[in-house]
Amino acid sequence: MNRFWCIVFLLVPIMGVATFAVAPYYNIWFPRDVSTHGITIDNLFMFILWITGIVFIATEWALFQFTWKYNAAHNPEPAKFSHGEHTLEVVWTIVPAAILLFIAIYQMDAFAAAKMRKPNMQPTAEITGRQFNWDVRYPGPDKELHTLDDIVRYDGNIHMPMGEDVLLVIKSQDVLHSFFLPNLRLKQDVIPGMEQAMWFHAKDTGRFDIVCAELCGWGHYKMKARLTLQTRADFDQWLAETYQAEQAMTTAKVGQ
Ligand SMILES: [Cu+2]
Repeated sequence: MNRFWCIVFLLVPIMGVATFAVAPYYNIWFPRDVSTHGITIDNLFMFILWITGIVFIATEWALFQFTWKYNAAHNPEPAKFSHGEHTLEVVWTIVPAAILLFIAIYQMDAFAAAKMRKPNMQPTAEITGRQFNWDVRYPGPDKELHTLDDIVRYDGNIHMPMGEDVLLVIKSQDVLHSFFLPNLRLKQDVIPGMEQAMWFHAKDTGRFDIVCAELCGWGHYKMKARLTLQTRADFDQWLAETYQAEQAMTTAKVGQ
C-alpha cells in the first residue's frame, strides 16, 4: 500500500480523538446537567468512552503499523498465510467478554436507581405522547389524577417543580414514542397500551428541551416541547393560575 494512504489511515484516530478532546470547549458536548442523578449517567458514559477510546487508539495504531511496515513496495516477497495463533484468539475473545461483563455489573446500581427504585408518591403529572405532541395532565386542587378538576395542557409547555422528587406517569395514545429530557439525562420509550413511570430530582430552575427520540411518523421532527423547572412555590402558583384560567374558559363556554 502506498505510504500516502497509511498516513490517511492514521489521520482517522487522530482526528477522531481530537474531535472528542475539543468538543467541550466548542460547547458541542453534553447539555447542562440539572438532575441529581445525571452525574452517575455522565460518569458511566465517560468510563465507557475511555475504555472504547483506548481500544480504538490501540487498534488504529496497529492498523497503521501493519500498512506502513508491510506495504507492497518495500516487501517484494508474497505474503504467506498461516492458520493463526490460537492463544491470541482466546485472549482477544476473553478480554472483551470480561470487559463487557464488568460494565454490565458495574452499571447495575445506576440502572436500578433510574428505572427500578420508583419513589413512593402520587404522580406529579401524566404525560401522553401522540402524533405529534406531548400532552400533560396535572392533578387539580384535589391532588388526584383522572378526576374532574384535572388540568390538561396541549401546548407543549410542561412545568415541573425542582428540589424534590418528581414522578411522571407516561403513556402513548398511538404509536411508539420516546420521551427524552437531555438535561435530566432521562429517556424512556413510550409504548402503546403500557403505562410506565419516570422519575427525577431536578437541582436547578430554567427552561429545557423535551424531544421525541423515536421516529414516530412524518411529524416526528416537530414533536418537541419545553420543560420549565420552577421552585415549588412558583410551580404551585403557575398551576393555580392555569387552573383558574381553564375554569374561567369552561364557564364562558357553558354560558354561551
Ligand atoms: Cu416521535
